[in-house]
Amino acid sequence: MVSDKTEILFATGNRHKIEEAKEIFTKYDLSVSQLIVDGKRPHLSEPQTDSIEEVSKSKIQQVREIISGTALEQSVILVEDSGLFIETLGGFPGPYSSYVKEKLGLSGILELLRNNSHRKAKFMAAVGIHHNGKNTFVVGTCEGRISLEIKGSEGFGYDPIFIPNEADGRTCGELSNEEKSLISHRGMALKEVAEYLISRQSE
Ligand code: ITT
Repeated sequence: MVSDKTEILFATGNRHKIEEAKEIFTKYDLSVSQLIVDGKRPHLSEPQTDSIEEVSKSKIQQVREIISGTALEQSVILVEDSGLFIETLGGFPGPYSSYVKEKLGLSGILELLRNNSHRKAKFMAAVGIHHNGKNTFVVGTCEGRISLEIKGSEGFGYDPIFIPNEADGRTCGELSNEEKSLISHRGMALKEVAEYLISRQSE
């Protein structure tokens, strides 16, 4: 049973992801918070794969094992894996976005695309939910392009170099949280997940 009193536990270490989920789920009267087990956030390993869906599936599996036999065993669990896919680089960094951001930084990505007018890119998020003994996965996409310079201080990660097609030419780093969640890859996937949960409210 999912009701406005059910707490959805989001297994992530990224506070921006939790804020975005709160922004969306509040509109559906659903409540979300970070998954904490024994006072700390469980560490989830990410398998080396080209598929963010595979990473999400692995995260759900790991969380299920971690909470098995604890008071959290019956909880509704949310996981997410996301990345930036740059077309001219064959989808790089994709599932390795976190590592590449850490090693190259935003300026390193701009350098890889220097003098390249083909700047098409997309953000993708694979969101997984475990509810009533069943796993469901939804992928959200946000199409756009890589900017010529770093702009904006909102958001996180690659936001200051990503210009979504659905905005007005500003980078995601220049959009408010609310503006971004209306068009973002994660926003799209989370909305679908929220509607899925609401449709099963009586189960
Ligand atoms: P988890 O604990 O949930 O794994 P994380 O930050 O490590 O949090 P991911 O493994 O899913 O997240 O890596 C996603 C990376 O892709 C993240 O570090 C960002 O650099 C980038 N990214 C994903 N969504 C983004 C968004 O909405 N805006 C900017 N960058 C994003």
